Amino acid sequence: MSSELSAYVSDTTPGRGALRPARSWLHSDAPSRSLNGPWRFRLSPTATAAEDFTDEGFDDRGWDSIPVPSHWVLEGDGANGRPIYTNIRFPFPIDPPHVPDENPTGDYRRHFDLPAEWSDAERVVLRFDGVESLFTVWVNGVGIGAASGSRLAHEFDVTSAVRPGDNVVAVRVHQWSAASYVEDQDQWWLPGIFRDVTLIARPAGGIEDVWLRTSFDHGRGRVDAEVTAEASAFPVTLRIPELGVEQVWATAAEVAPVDVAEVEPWSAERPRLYDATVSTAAESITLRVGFRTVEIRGDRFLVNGRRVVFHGVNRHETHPERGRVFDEQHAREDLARMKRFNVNAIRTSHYPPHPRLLDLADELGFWVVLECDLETHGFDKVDWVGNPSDDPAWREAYLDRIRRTVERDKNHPSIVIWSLGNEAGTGSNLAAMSAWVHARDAERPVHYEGDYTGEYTDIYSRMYASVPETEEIGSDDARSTLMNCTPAQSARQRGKPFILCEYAHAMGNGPGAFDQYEELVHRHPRLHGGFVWEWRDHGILAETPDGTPYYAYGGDFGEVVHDGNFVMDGMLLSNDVPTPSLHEYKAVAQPVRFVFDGDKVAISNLRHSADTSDLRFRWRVEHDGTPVDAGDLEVPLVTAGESGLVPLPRIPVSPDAETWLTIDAVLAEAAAWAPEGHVVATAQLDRSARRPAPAVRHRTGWRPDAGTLTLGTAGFVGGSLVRLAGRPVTGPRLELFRAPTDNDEGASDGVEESDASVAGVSSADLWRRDGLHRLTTRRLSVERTADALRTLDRVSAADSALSVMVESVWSVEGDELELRVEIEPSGGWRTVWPRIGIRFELPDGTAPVDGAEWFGLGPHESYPDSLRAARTGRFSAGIDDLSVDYARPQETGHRSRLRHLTLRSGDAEVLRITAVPDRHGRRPGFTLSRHTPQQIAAAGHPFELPDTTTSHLIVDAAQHGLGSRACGPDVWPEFALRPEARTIRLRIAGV
Ligand code: IPT
Repeated sequence: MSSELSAYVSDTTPGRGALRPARSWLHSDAPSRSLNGPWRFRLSPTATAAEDFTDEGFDDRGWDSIPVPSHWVLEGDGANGRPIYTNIRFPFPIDPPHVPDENPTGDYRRHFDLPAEWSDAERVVLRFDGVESLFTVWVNGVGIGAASGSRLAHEFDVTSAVRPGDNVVAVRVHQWSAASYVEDQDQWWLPGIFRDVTLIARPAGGIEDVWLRTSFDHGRGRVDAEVTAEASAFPVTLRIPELGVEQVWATAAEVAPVDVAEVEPWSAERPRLYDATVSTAAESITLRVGFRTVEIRGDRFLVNGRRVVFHGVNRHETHPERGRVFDEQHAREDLARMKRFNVNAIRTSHYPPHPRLLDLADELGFWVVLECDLETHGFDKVDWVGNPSDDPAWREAYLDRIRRTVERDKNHPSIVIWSLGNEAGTGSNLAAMSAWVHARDAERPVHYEGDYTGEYTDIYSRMYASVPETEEIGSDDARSTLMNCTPAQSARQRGKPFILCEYAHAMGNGPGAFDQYEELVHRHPRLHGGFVWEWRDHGILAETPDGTPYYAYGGDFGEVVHDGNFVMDGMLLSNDVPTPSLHEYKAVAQPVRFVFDGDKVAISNLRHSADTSDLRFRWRVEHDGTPVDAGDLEVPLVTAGESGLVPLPRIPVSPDAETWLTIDAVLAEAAAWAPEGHVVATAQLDRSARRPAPAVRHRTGWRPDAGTLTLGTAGFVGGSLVRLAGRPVTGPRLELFRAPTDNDEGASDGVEESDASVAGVSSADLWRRDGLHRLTTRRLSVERTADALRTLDRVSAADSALSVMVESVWSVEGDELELRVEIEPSGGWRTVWPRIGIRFELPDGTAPVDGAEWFGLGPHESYPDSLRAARTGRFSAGIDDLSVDYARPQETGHRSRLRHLTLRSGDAEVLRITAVPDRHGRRPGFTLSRHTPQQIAAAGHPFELPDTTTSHLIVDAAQHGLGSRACGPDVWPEFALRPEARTIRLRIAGV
């Protein structure tokens, strides 16, 4: 490679030729033309391919066509290379600022017509909203400039290169460049021109840039305009028709704040926007302004004088077919979904999104932490030696990035915090970015998590802090020091508002403990909530050789270095299906709380500023899940931060069924993001009459007998069940294994809270070591009486002296069959167990068991540390809907606190089971699945699960919690399942 070329590819400065200063992404009536659409495309394996294509006359007819915007690795069925997923690691040698010669390089060409009228334009500007990672532009063979900063906008002045009529633009894009070292976010590497390309005619006398800073104070609003325009462009007029504002400024010197006597504030809850225009004779810009004031007072973060609690998510731009190419309709649906699940904030991890996303956030209502395109995480591996964040050679690139970030999006009321980037170590370049933001935008605070000691940022931020650690941050204990801080630094950090910029890693099944974090926010006002990692899985839609579609993750494209399914850690699956964790999140974050007190309920409004006028309160009473009464609750208006005490309706209590009252707060009218009647918050009250569980009937006269036997509808051979209710059924078999969740596979440190964890070793490894997935049985005895059968089994694994004794007693009790299983572990088990359950196999027989109807907790799966979304009721589901299609198959489907279960085959009832509580009143949970835990554990993707003809019913006396150890704390001790004796008692009625 020529030294000139290598100097270009490894240049640490942000390029040359792009217009500065950067400006807002504005809606203007100046003429523009989208250059999106098909371009000619040629891919070369290195950056050294001939530059012949930049000539106007170059014949590109032999080239392929590629859509712009797109990522070339997602086009052409693999012919253009493949996506690469790495989390922290660089997928190239750590050799900054150099990258390998193997550097896929895409050459793009297209013609465009410049309208004749554009000859009036003062300038013609070519804008790229996103190109990954380094690109050079030519117009009609004339070199225009080069830029890096993949998720940032770059504009070039092409006036002198264009002419009326036909023109040719050529762009060369390199996948790797020096910039790749500062764009090491945890996501797919997806090269190409992936955002819009636009040609813009800048009129003489136009508005270069405008910033309408707004504020709100007790009903009054102010617009403080910054107008960037030539002196000759004036007068400039600001109009906000709805507020009667029409302000004409004759000269730049006259531009002054405009006060508005009466406005409604903007908030994430009531995103009130006013249409505004800023115009000169030549150009008119349309904006939507929201009035709000952001400030930090002491350790409080306030908007419009009120504390904000972030119920936020980290949002990446990712789409299963388009990658980071923006799809406005999809993004809008996603944001509406966030609102429906009580998400009120977005951190744009870890780069500015498509600019339209901020318009949507303004409109639908979110508190936004807008993050710059910056991450250098791969330097972690070399103890941050060579990290660009503290290297003067990179200073300009860092400053360029933050300027482009803030300038592009500064007009949005939704943005309340600027973030410098993510996981880039620390250093003077970050401090310089922060200083620049403070000078440019004095209002909005600066966030950067890596500034642990708080030298240059305004907010104290951490990721994945455990619950005790978060509590310590919230408390005022001056003696305790914070992570990486001296006592003095701790005091400085405690003086600031705190956020968890990432927490509750939502990979696979999990996380647990949302509610524990939430509870802290209400006890310690310094804690302002946080942002779940993360909103959605980044799966890429792919096909197996036989045409089965699936969502690909790291390694599925043959990458040399990759991080597997760590990219599948969202609360939404790749196909937009909410996981149970999102339902859990919704329940935990609900902005209305109910506290029952005798015959009243206290209803608290936990919102930032909105009252409850948009809500209606419905109640219903159910007996064993069957509705018996319902109505509306009269609730007086509750203002934000207040609560009201409301009498409960009369509740008819059943003597022989459970009596539950449910209250739902629902939308009284349709919102932009949900229909009328959408449930915002729910609470339940148990008013059941006490009913003792039937006592165990002890029998005498047991005698050994291992022959065949029939008890009610159950048939046995050698003590083992072979038929039940007219179907082949086997079991119960002790099941201690669950297909490890991603959290079970996690070996992260941060385990000090749980004495059940072994630092550096995952629970799943301990389970496999102990052989929980390969238990064997030795039958010790089979005995019977006239109407009962008793077996005793010793269950243990190869190469292990540990065991579990399992006593199973089948007996006829009236017209029911009872199964009581006593499970007793030997001494010496030292780890947690995933579950204590019994498994039945239900082979196809004449018709498969393919559905369940139950009274218990539902409708979604639930686990001991994720129970808040589960409500007591009657539910039904087909067998496939009882499992979640996690990207990597793992434990799924557990329904807790079962009372009654009916198994179905099509429309027919197959078996009715009642779960009898144990002597502590605990009830088992159940899982109905087409696969055993062992089969699930062996599959890397859903399509690898075998076809089966057998259904499996597992009844668990207990399950281990979920935790979030895939990246964060292990299961909280209270929810960790330790080996212990348990009883499972079922009553079975044949049908
Ligand atoms: C943290 C990253 O900031 C985020 O981008 C993502 O990778 C997340 O982890 C895990 O999915 S960094 C981690 C070292 C705590």
